[in-house]
Amino acid sequence: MLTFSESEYLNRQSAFLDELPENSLVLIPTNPKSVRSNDTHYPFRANSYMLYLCGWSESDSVWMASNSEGPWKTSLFVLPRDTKAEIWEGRRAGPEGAAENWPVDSAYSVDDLDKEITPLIECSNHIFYISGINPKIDSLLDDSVKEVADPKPYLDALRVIKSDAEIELMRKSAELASQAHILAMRAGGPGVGEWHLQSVIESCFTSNRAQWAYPSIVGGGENAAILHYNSNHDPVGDGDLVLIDAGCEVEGYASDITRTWPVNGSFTDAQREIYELVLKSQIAAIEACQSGARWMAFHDAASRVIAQGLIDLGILDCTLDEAIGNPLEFDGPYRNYFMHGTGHFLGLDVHDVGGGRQGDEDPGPELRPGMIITVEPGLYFGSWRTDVEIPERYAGIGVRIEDDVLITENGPVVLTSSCPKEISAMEAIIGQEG
Ligand SMILES: [Mn+2]
Repeated sequence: MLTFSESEYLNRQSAFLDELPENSLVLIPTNPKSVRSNDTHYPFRANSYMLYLCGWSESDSVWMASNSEGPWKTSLFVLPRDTKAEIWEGRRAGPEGAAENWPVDSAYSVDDLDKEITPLIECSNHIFYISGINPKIDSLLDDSVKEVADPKPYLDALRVIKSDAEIELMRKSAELASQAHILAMRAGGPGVGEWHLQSVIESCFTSNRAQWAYPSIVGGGENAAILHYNSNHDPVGDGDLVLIDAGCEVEGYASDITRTWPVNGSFTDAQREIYELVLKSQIAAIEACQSGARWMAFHDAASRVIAQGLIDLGILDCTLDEAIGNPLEFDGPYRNYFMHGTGHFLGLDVHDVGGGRQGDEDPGPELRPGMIITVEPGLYFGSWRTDVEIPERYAGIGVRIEDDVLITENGPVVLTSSCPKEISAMEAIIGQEG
């Protein structure tokens, strides 16, 4: 079943193909299944470029477009019908089903891949291909003398601006994840298992026909200061904060929310000081998400609030400029406690395409209407750390607050706004199950 209307996909395909020269061949493979253990596979999730172009979600397939013989013609190469395999692995649409119900001109069995594409490789002047996914095409192109170009920059430029239909779906994804976080807050209490909160969140996803977009992070106490903690196997002690970074995927589209709250329902003074600072910086960063702003503007806004706050709390003993460091690199000592980027693009991939990743040389794109990003500053004071001095008052605290934000002509729209983040709103519902 297609997620969007056929015309939505055809519009995406022509927007992409219109950018390419005459006599081109485009090959977009989706990934094969991958083994989890022995003969058991991970649940399959199709490559996002394949989903974007035609919504095809079976494994081992290839989307192809060629204009070597006139106007663009599109095809899908898919696993053929095979009753015996389908008894074990599930139904396949096969080439017949793909040609009839998916937005392509024709469809073939993947068994015919060699035969169909070899002559096209030979007669095309330009080949656009995402390598490293399909070994058969990799070796065909290795054997040819043709130069191969990467189609991803063309596709990424399209994917980074969401259509109205995509925005609608991402609103649903953000809303479902918001409700899941509220249920987790309600299930809080001293000694609650990280695993239990994980199950509350993920049960909400599953019961709404969604799934997690990335392994849920549920870190209580010191575990909140481990950025990608996801073993989720410790109980959360009375008086500890729990940091939950969990989002779902709805029809392929991700949400990504983080909330941090005390399992016993009330913040200590020290926790409150850090939480209020992160919240203030997050609100300032969201406010900086204006159409036309440079990519770094919201990181700049979050960083300045955090750095000034660390000075005011006596954690840093320097000027604001010294705390920030090089104004282009943001490499000052505030980074000891806020060591990640302030956000990333969100879409079919949880860390979506479009650039702007921390560590990229490219300064990143300007913010434009239709982009969806996360805004997620944090502060981390793991007491076990030996790389930096951890102030005693704040030792063991980790706080991150993350929302999903749509850029519009009229300013930022927070898609995850139904999930509370103000202290009083969270304290009112923590542990209030039912
Ligand atoms: Mn994120």
